[in-house]
Amino acid sequence: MTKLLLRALAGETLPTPPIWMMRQAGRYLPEYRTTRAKAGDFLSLCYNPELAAEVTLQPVRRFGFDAAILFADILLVPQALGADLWFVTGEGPRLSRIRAASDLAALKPADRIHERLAPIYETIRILRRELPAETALIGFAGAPWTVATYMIAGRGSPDQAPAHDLKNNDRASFTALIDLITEATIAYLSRQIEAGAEVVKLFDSWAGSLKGRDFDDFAVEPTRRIIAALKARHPGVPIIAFPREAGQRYIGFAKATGADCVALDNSVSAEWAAAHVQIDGCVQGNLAPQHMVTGGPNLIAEAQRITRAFRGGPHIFNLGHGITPDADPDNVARMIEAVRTA
Ligand code: 1CP
Repeated sequence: MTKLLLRALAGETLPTPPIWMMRQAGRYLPEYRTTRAKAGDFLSLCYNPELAAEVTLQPVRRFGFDAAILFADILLVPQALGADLWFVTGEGPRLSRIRAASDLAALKPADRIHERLAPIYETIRILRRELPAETALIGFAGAPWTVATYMIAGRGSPDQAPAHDLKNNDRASFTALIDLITEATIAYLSRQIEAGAEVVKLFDSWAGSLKGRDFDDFAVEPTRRIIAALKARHPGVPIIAFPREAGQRYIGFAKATGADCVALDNSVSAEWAAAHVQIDGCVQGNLAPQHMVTGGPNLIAEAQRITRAFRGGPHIFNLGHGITPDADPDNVARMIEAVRTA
C-alpha cells in the first residue's frame, strides 16, 4: 500500500502528511469555470461523468494532491429520493420541503436511488482509470442530519431551525426521515466503493447545532450505523467522518462511530486536537480557508504550525472547510510547499 492517504488512514505516522483540500475542484480554478460553462449548470456537471471526472482531475493535475474527491454534491441523494432540487444563481440550493408524514410518504424507498445516481458511479469508474497511481480516490455523502436540514428547510439555513422544529415537534416523521437517509446513504456509498472509491467521507456540516443527547442520537448514531454497515460489506475501506463544529464532542467521536479518521474544522486548535482527538487515530484538517484568500506569511506560518502540531500521529493535511471561490490558486501551491517543508 503505497498511497500516502491510505497509509495515514491505516494509522501510520508519516514524516510528511498527505494533502488534499475540501472543494478542491471549484470556482477558484479558471479551468473549473470553463468546464462548468461547457456543462451548462452545476447539476448538469454533476450528472455528466466525463466532465465531472475532468473537474475532479483538474486540481490533481495542477497541484499534485495526494487525493481526489469525487465531484458531486450531498444534495443528489435527496433528489434521488424524489425531492425536487435546483440551484438559484448567487443564492444556493433549493429543494421541495419535507414538513409532515405525507411529504415523507411521497419519497422513494432507499433502494430505488441508483437509477438517478448511476452517472455518479460512472464518474468513479472513469477516475479510477485516469488518476495517477499515487492518488487516492475519495467518495462521499452527506451525513443524515445535514442532509435532513436541507430537505426540511428546502434550502441552506444558518441555524437549521426548521429541522430542529420538526425534530422537537414531530419526532416520528423526523426519525423516519433520518432512517430513510441513513439507508440511502449506506446503499449509495456501497455502490461508490464497488465502483472504485478507495475511501469514503461523511460530511456532517451542521453537526455543531446538535447539542447534548441530540448530538448522540442524530450525529453519532446515524454515522455509527452507516459505518457499521459499510465495514460489514467492505471491511478494508477507510471512512472519514466530519462532524463540523462538534467542539468538545470531537473527543471520542472516532471510537463512538468506528470512523478511521475525524476531520476537524478550524474552530479547534491543532494543539488541543492533537492531545484530545488524535490520540484515538488519524485526524484531518484544520487550516482556516481564509488563508487561501489572504496568503502571505500567515498562510505559511499557520500551515507549518498545524503540520508540526500533528506530527506525532497520523494526519492528513486539509482545510477546516471548503476553499472559497475568491481564493488565489497560487496560495494553494504555497500552502503545499509550506506543509512539505515544515
Ligand atoms: O459551481 C458552483 O457554483 C457550485 C458550487 C458547488 C460545488 C463546487 C456546490 C453547490 N457543490 C459543489 C461540489 C461539492 N459539494 C463537493 C465536490 C467535491 C469537492 O470538495 O471538491 C462536495 C464534497 C460537496 C459537499 C457539500 N455540498 C456539502 C458538505 C461540505 C460543506 O461545504 O459543508 C454541503 C453542505 C453541500 C451543499 C451545497 N452544494 C452547493 C452549495 C453552495 C452548498 C451549500 C449550501 C448552503 O448551505 O449554503
